[in-house]
Amino acid sequence: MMNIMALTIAGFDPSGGAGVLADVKSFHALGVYGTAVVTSLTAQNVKRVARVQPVDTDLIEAQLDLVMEESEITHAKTGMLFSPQIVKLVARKVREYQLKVVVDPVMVAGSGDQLFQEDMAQALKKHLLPLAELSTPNVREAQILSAMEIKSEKDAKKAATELSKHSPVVITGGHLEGSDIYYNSNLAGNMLVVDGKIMATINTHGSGCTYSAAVTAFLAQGRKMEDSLVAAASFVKKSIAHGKHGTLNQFWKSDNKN
Ligand code: PXL
Repeated sequence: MMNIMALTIAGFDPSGGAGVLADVKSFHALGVYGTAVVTSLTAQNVKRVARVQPVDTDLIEAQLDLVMEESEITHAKTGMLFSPQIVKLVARKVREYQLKVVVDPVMVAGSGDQLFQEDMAQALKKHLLPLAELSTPNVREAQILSAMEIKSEKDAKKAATELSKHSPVVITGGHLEGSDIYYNSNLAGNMLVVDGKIMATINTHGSGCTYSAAVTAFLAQGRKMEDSLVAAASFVKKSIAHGKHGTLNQFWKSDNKN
């Protein structure tokens, strides 16, 4: 078994592009053993989400407890949490197990379908973001969390400054000009811009999940945050470039090294 492990706490997308499948594939491609706690089942493909069914909180808790009972997991990421109740439970468990957590504040699927209930965003800000090593909103999620309009990288920098009151944050660039904007009030100069470009492809379903999973895998391997952000951006870019049928391919090279 690979001796570094990571955990994802997220939704299930049976098409394999997003959610826990994307996360575990990314962990594995980067040499990290993946474990997964499912918070919601979805029926979806690249084009649409047909159904969403949250898992009972006591079953989510049991999944987590059983995984943690047998492992030395220190690093986790969260994805689709769907409801304020699930957010509160996950925050309680993150504290209980003292997990270092990357929070991907998933709200909207690539298809445009909504993946969260009213009040989830408030609960994230109140309960989970304060515990996070990093949050990884895309532009739409950053707009909802910050209540600010983001039309340019300049706007994204302002929103990142605002959101960094909760936790260090990277606003991912896939919906702007392509660069990721990282803001951490403890960092010298506060801001790091990881240069990127928009790619002319439709193979992007799951890119947010893959990115936050890759950051988590690199952190679990002991890399520094800024280094992890640069390496994760490169991993996602290559996964998109080798994607097909609307979705990424995290296994673009079987001996994936980053
Ligand atoms: O990409 C966001 C996302 C996260 N988690 C699940 C999803 C999606 C998008 O489709 O289905 C389970």
